[in-house]
Formats: sequence, C-alpha cells, structure tokens
Amino acid sequence: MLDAFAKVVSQADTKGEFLSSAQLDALSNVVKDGSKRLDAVNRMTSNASTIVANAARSLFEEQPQLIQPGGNAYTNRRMAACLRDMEIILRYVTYATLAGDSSVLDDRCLNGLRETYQALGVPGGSVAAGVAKMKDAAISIVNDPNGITKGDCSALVSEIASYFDRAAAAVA
Ligand code: PEB
Repeated sequence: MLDAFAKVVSQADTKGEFLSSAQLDALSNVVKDGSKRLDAVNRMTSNASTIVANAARSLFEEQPQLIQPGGNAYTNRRMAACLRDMEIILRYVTYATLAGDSSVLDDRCLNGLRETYQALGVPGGSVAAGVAKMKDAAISIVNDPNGITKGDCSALVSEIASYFDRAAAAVA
C-alpha cells in the first residue's frame, strides 16, 4: 500500500535516481492542496450512508429485476450484502483519496473482485452502475459550496472520479 509520497520514492529508487523536480512539483501541489483533500475525505466519510443508500435506491429503480424474486439483491441477506459491498468500495475510495494513490483500493478491494462476483453470480455491470451513482453523489457532496472555504477543487475532484471509475471498471 502506497501513498503519493511513497509511490514517488519507490519509483525513483527502482531507477536508483534522485527525485526529479517534476516529481517534487507534483508533491508540492499535494501538500499545498492538503486541506482540500482532507475536507473531501471528511465529507465523503461523514455522508457515506447517504451516498450508499441513495445510490442503491437509484440502482434498484433503474434495474428492478435485482430486487425481484431470483434477483441478486432479493432477500434481506442479499440486499444487506449488496449495501455492504457498496459501502466497502466507497470506504476504499476514501482511503485512496486520503493517500492520493489508488494502490490501497487496488490491492485490498478490487484485486479479485470481478472473479468473486463471477463465482457468486452477482452481475458486475450492475455493481459498476451502483459505483457510478456513488461517484456522482460523492462528487456533488465534495463540490457543495456551502459552509466551506471556496477554491478550485477540479484537480482533486477528477482524481476522486478516477478512483470510482477504477472500481467500476474493475467489476464491469
Ligand atoms: C465482496 N461480496 C459478496 C461476497 C464477497 C463480496 C466476498 C461473498 C461473501 C458474502 O456474501 O459476504 N467482500 C466484498 C468486497 C470486499 C469483500 C467488495 C472487498 C474487500 O471483502 N447484489 C446486487 C447488486 C450488488 C450485489 C448488483 C451493488 O444485486 C452484491 C450490490 N455481493 C452482492 C450480493 C452478495 C454479495 C456477496 C447480493 C451475496 C451473493 C449471494 O450470496 O448470493
């Protein structure tokens, strides 16, 4: 598991080189925008259950077969597993956002997930659709201008979007 700093150290060390000025500039921006990153993580974390519940509602509205008899979220046991999975994926996205690096998400959550869903008969495309809905909800919460110092969060938001996209692509 790496963060933005450890990643650059590891890349440089593999080549036996000092850190490049481009690498240092990029890390400088990570430091400069550190409060934005922490605010974004805090907002996603404290709204996690809303993000999950709304994304799941909207997914089941669009794909009602999932909650009909025989569907992959039919019965409370499967519904609970589904909500839990969405929460796990969101949690790892918040970790990756904090770390500024996707490796924690890749290694601890997404690795083997597609195969797990195939083995369970859970439709990966539907999980990906649920993740895309969490992405939209999380981004609108992160971008909410109320009650926060205003600034340009576009780079951070596209980074966060990339973690959700990565999760969706890993199971679709
Ligand atoms: C991944 N999900 C399920 C299982 C596992 C995961 C390992 C099997 C064990 C169990 O049931 O608990 N676990 C999960 C995860 C990590 C992990 C992400 C990462 C670290 O350790 N059903 C739907 C939707 C979708 C869904 C499309 C969006 O209709 C999910 C939610 N996951 C779902 C369901 C099951 C499951 C298990 C329904 C139960 C499947 C079954 O037992 O029939």
